[in-house]
Amino acid sequence: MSTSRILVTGFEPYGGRSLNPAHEVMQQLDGRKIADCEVVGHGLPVAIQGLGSRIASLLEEVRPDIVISLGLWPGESVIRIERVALNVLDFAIADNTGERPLDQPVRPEGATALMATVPVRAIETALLAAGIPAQVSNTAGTYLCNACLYGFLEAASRLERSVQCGFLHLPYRPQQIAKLLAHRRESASMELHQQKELASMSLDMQVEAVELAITISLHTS
Ligand code: PCA
Repeated sequence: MSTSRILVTGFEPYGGRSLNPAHEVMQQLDGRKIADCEVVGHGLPVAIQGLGSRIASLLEEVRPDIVISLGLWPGESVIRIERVALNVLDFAIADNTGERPLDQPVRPEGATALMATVPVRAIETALLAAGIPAQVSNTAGTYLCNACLYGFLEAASRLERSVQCGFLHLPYRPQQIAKLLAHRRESASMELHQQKELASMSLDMQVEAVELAITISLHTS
């Protein structure tokens, strides 16, 4: 256990946003030691093209025992601990390169769904005990984050060594909501009660949540 390597990936900003908490949390954890294990952080572009090969080369180069991937789930108020990845690409918005697959598989011959191999319920229990709002989630969507979890699980299942893979969806940071509210007021484009995306969580709490998820995963590796 003391020699385990942990890969944390975080998606870059997308959808016209200037920051993605997933990328910031990844950067904060890069190089840290958790229970004597080294954390290696990597950013991922929000692009479906090349995602599979990036995943393959990260598994090859970093040789992690645990992979925790991070993404933003706009409007969410809790840490979503994703249980399942679907073999579906169905993008509501284009990715950062303009690609927008609809009704397509992540892997044409792949299983319909793959289950996260980190202990999702134990992670939820630990986060709640630490006072961090969190919930096991049964959908990671059908955009890049779902494809990322599916890709890691599928690639890891073909390795001889065991690699636990999981995905945490994170809320906005409070400063993003403040900016959004300022913009709403300025542009007078929408009544406040129509705005559903106001939930947020501090970056410190998000970092603590991911650290705890790693600690719990180490206990079961
Ligand atoms: N969230 C998106 C993709 C990148 C991110 O941070 C998603 O939920 O798929």
